[in-house]
Amino acid sequence: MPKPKLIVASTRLPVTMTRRGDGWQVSESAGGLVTALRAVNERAPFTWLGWPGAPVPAAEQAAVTKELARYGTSPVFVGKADMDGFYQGFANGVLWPLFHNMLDRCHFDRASWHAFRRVNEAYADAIADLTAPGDMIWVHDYQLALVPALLRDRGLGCPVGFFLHIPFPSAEAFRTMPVAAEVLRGLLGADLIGFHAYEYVSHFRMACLRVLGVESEPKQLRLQSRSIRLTVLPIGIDPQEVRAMTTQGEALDEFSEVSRTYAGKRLIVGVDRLDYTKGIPQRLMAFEELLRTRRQWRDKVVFVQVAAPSRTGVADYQALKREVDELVGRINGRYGTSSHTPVVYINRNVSRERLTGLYRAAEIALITPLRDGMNLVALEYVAARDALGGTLILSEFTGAAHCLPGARLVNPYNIERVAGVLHEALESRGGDAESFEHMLHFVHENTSTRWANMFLDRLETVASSDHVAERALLSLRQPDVAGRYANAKHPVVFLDYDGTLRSYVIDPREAVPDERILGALRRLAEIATVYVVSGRDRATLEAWLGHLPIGLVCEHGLSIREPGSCDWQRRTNATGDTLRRLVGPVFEDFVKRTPGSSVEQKDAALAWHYRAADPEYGVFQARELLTRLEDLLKRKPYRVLRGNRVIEVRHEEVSKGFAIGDVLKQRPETDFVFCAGDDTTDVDMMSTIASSFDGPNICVWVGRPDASAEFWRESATALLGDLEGLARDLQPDRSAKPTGLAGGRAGRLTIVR
Ligand code: ADQ
Repeated sequence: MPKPKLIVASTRLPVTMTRRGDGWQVSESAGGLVTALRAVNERAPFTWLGWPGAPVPAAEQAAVTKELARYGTSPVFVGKADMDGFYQGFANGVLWPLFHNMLDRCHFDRASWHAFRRVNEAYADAIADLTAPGDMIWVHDYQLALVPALLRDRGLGCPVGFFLHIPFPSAEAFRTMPVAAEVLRGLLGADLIGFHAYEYVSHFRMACLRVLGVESEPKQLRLQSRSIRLTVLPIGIDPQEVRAMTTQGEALDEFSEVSRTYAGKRLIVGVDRLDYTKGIPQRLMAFEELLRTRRQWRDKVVFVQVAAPSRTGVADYQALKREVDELVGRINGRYGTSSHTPVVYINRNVSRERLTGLYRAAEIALITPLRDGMNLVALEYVAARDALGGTLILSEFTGAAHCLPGARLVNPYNIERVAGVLHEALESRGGDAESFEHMLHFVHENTSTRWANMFLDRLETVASSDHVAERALLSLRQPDVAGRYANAKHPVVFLDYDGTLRSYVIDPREAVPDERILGALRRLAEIATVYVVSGRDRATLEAWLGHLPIGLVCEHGLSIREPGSCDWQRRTNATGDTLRRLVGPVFEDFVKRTPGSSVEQKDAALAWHYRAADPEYGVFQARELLTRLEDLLKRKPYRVLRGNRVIEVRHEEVSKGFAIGDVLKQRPETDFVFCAGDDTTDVDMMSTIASSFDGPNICVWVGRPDASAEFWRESATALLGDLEGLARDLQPDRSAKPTGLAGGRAGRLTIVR
C-alpha cells in the first residue's frame, strides 16, 4: 500500500514557470510559506499543488508537469480568462478588500464569481486526482476558500486542513457579500481551520451563526455529521536564518552602506507590499505630522519606506502608487534640504538579504497596516535587530499585535497619535530593552517550522482522534467482508438518511435524494429488505422515498412504514400528553423570553425551535434551557435531542435502536444485516445490532471512523458505491423477495411497550 502523503495547495507554486523561447524556465521563489514548509519536507515529503505562474498551452502541459515534478510540485492549469476572473476579479477584487474590512473597495460581479468557482473546482479536481485514502490535504488561503467543500463533493474522506492567512472580517461586513453563504460553506468542508488570531475565529463563528445559522464553540463547530476544529496559530519566520544572514554577504553590505550614508541621523524603516491595506499613505502623513509639529527632528530623521510593487494591473493599486508618490514628493519638497532628504522611497523588490541589512540598521520600525492577517515584517525586524534591540511601532490591527505586546501599538488612522509615538520613540533612544526581549523571545519560540508542524499535528489529531487506526475502511472486496453476505438469503439493510445516504447540506430542505441514491435503493430493494431509518417526519420521507419498495422509519423510530405498505404503524403507546404537562410550561416560558422562538407539538415529542430568534441570543437561551431540562428530566424516561437550532424532548422508547430491534424481531429469518449511519442517533442502531442480532453483519460509520461501528466510509458518495456493489453481489432469492414481513406479506406492526 502506498504511504499516506501530504498534499499542500496554494494559489501559486513555490516555483514559477516563465516562457523562454520555445521552452520554459523554472525559477524558485522564497515567500514566507516556502520557508515555513521547508521543515515540513524534512518531516515527510509532500506534493505542492498550484498554478505555475503562466497559462500553459495544452500541448506543453505534459512537459511542464514533468519538469515541475522535479521540484515536488504539481500544476493546476488555468486559462488566462478564468485566471483573471478568479484572481484579479473575485479573490483580489472582493475577498481581499472585504476580509480587510474595506467594503468600499469591493467590486462584485457574477462573471468573476463564476470564474472563481471554476478555478476552485480545477484545484479540487487536481487534488482529488493525486489523493489516496489516508492522505492529508492542507489548503492555503482565501483564494481557495471553496476547495474544502469541493473536495467533499468529490467523495474525499481524507483530513482537510485550511489556513487563512488574512483576517476574517466582522460578520456584519462579511454578510454584505452576495455569495457569503457559498464562501462559508466552502470553508466548512475542512476538518481544521487555522487563523492567526482569536479575533478572526470569533468573527468566523459569528458569520457561521448569522449567515448559516450554524452554532459553534470557541474551538469547534459541529455540523450534523462531523465537527470542524478551529485553531489559532499565528505564523512565524525562521529567525535563525535571519540571524545568520546579518553577519555576512549582502545583508552586511547593506547594513554598512546604510549606516554610513545616514551616519548621525536617526533611521526609521517601513517595508511592505504596495497595498492599500498596509496604510502607507497614513504612515507618511504621520511622519509628515512629526516633522510639522516637532521641528527638532526635521534634519535629523530619515524614514526609509520600501514598497514592493504588487497587483500593478489593478486600478486601485495604480491610484495608491500615485498617492504615495505625491505624498513622498510633498514631504521631501516641504522638509528636504540640499543635504537632507527626509523620506527615502524605494518602490521595488529588494532581496531578503538587503532587507535584513536595512532592518538591522534602523533603530525604529514603523509598521502600521490598516488591517493585516499577521505581518511578517514585524517579526523579521525583531529577528534582524536581535541583540541590538530597537523600537517596533505596530498597528493594533495586525495579527502580530496579538503576539508582540512589547511593541508600541498604535491606531494607524490616528495620525497625530502615531506622530506622537514616533516622537516618544525618538526621545527614548534605543527603546525599551525588556519589551524588545519579550518580542525576541516570541519570534524565536514561534518559528515558521513550529507553526507548520503544529498545524499538521493538529490535523493528524483530527484524523487519529476519530480512531482511524482501530476502525477499518470498508472494502466489499475483502474476503472476510464479502463472506459475511455471500450466502445470505434474507438480508436486511438499515440506512440512516442525512449524512449517510445524502451528503451533508446546510439547509435540510435541500437534501432531496438524487437519481443515483434512488437507483441504488431501488436495486438493493430487489434483493434485500431495505429500511431508511431517519429523524425526518413522515411527510418528508413519503415525498422523497415513498414511491420506492422500501421500509421507512420516521422521527427517530416513532413510526414504521413496512416495505410494500402505505400505512404507518406507530411503535409505541407513549404519547406526548405527559411530556406536554411536564415540559410544556418550561418551553412556553422560553418562547416568551426569546422573541422569534416557537414550540412544535409532535406526536410523542415536544420541540423548541429558535431558528427565527436572534442567532446569538437564541444560542444563549438554548444553553439555559438545556440546563433546566437536565434538572427537570432527571430519572424520567425522556431524552433530550439537540438539533440544528432546535431542542427536542421525546420518550426514550422512541429511538432508532428500539425501532430496528422491533423490525428484527418481526423478521426472525434475517441472516445478514447491513447498517450505516453517521450521527449520535445512529449509535442506538449499532448497539441494537451488537446486542440482539447474532448473525453476520456489517456496521458502517460514514464520514469518519467511530467507536460504535466496525467499519467506516469516507463519505456518503463512497457508501453509495458500496450499496451499488452490494446490490450486484448479493445473490437474489426471488422466492424470498422481501416486500413485507416474514412470509412476503405486508403485515401490521403492533408493538406496544
Ligand atoms: P503579505 O500581505 O504579503 O502576507 P507580510 O506578512 O508582511 O504580508 O509578508 C510580506 C513578506 O514580503 C515579508 O516576508 C517581507 O519581507 C516581504 N517583502 C515586503 N516588502 C518587500 C520588498 N520590497 N521586497 C522584497 N520583499 C518584501 C499575507 C498576509 C499577512 C500574513 C502573511 C503570512 O497578508 O498578514 O502575515 O500572508 O501568513
